Amino acid sequence: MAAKKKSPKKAVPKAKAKKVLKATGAIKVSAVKSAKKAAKGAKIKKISGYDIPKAQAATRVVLYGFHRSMPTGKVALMLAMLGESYDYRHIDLRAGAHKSPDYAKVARFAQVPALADGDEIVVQSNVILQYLAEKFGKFGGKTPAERRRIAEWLAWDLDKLTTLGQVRFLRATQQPGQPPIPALAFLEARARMSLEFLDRHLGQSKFVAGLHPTIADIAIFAWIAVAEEAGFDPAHFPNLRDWALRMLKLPGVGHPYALLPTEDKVSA
Ligand SMILES: N[C@@H](CCC(=O)N[C@@H](CS)C(=O)NCC(=O)O)C(=O)O
Repeated sequence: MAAKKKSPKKAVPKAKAKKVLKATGAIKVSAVKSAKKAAKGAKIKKISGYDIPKAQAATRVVLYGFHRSMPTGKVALMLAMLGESYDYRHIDLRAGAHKSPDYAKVARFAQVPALADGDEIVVQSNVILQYLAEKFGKFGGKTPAERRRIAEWLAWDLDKLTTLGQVRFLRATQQPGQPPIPALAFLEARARMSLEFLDRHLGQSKFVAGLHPTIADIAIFAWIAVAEEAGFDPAHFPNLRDWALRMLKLPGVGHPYALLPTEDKVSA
């Protein structure tokens, strides 16, 4: 069961909440500052091909991703919260780069994100979060029971909240004048129910899996940050809104758009 908050919740002043929770506007705006800090010192450099140069392979963490991809955003957020520098490879999904034979050597499911850490290559965003949590000993829970609770939420995220991402994708790719595809209404209803469920849960629990931020919060935050693009107004989910504000106060937290470059990046 999620831990209850001890002190009564402080109301977020309406004007501030409105400002911050125009999500793709405001969560983003208030997050850009911390994201810039996290990216400070990083040099931008173009690299061709997706293979990892030998000299780098042993020492560098490389994130392969796409700037509109929230699964990629989860991993970038985790790395920023850990304060870890990493190289970034832009996989241009719109140009079909994820289907290239070069990228197939990196990503077994031909999707973003993928994370290379020396010889280790990990795919599936939530598995990457678990990998990083284990490696750095942060945000992954301390006891087996905590880790199980977090894993439950990660599975819930993939099962339920990912529908928000699917709605966002369908809306973004729908041609003007064309009727919405029939699955959209189903996915919208499922995404709305998930947001309502999460909102109720966060009325009882300071963070998703208890009193402290974990990779469950990180996975979920990336979707909530783009909820408006899927047609959901965060103002309708006040507990979710307050939680997002708590998240934004944590070191390194930024909107995924502010964390993800649109081209290759080599850390300093
Ligand atoms: N369950 C995967 C989903 C990854 C995913 O859907 N990636 C999308 C971009 S957001 C992708 O690579 N799409 C291309 C494709 O599936 O062909 C994860 O969480 O990593």
